[in-house]
Amino acid sequence: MRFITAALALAASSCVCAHTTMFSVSVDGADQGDGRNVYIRSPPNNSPVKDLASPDLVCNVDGGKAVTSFVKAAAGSTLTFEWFHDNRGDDIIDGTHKGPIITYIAPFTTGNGAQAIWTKIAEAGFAGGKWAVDTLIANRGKNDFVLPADLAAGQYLIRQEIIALHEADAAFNVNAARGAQFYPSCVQVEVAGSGTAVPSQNFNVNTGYTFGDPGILFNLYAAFTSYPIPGPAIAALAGSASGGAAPAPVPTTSAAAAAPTTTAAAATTTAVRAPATTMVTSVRQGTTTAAASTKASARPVSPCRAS
Ligand SMILES: [Cu+2]
Repeated sequence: MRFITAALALAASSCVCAHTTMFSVSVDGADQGDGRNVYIRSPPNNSPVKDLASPDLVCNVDGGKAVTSFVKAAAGSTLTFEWFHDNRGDDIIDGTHKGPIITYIAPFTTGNGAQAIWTKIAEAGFAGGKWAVDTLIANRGKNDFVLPADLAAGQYLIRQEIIALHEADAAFNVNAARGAQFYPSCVQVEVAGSGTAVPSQNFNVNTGYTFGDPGILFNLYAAFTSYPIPGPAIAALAGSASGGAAPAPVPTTSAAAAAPTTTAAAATTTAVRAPATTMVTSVRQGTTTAAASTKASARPVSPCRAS
């Protein structure tokens, strides 16, 4: 009896909740080493952010603390962002935390990124019966995306987020014990290349995401065949040669947001970039309707109620 009680107590206390945070980046397969507080603006712990109005939603807690290094990468290279739960190579994130992985880029700022500066460059949601998080776990925490080939040289912030939907059937602003869980992480990247394309979608995460967004208020436990990834469509960059002729209107839901304030506060020199022309949108990927519809299943007892 005594043993059982102790075991239960241990189990409860060791439930640090199956959150996640980022460990490192690889460039074309080359591991750049432990990036925590080096080139990743690491939060103090692996807990989620749920308040869409909080600046922590953008680059997580401490997202406004610039770190000393940059990942060096050529435009067009493949970046691999590696996540883990408590220790590198562990279970990565609890399997209940199903949801999308979305990646944005912005001109470098030493600030917390809570401005209309972001451009979506990659996303994965629900396709072929699998969530992006399922794939992340299968890939031992690694998520790949490609830097735009014609991205102008300079310093950038790249924000990747995992959105865990296991409590997203209720909105956080209605029930603070539930709501979608955001795990954002911002990486400082210095890009080399001769391209002239610049990120100019000017998405503001705080105002562009809303509590009623169908990709943020989403019932994982009802039957569904597709999932609408939050935020704007993936954007071709302004000045991008691959962007095509006719500029389309910016589809961000944050149209009302403030003008793109470039943070002048930065002590660090930001790279000179070509003047932005109108941005061109491209077709959204990753929302492919999967033939296999998930069976509605009973909602599990939340493994992870705390935030
Ligand atoms: Cu969690």
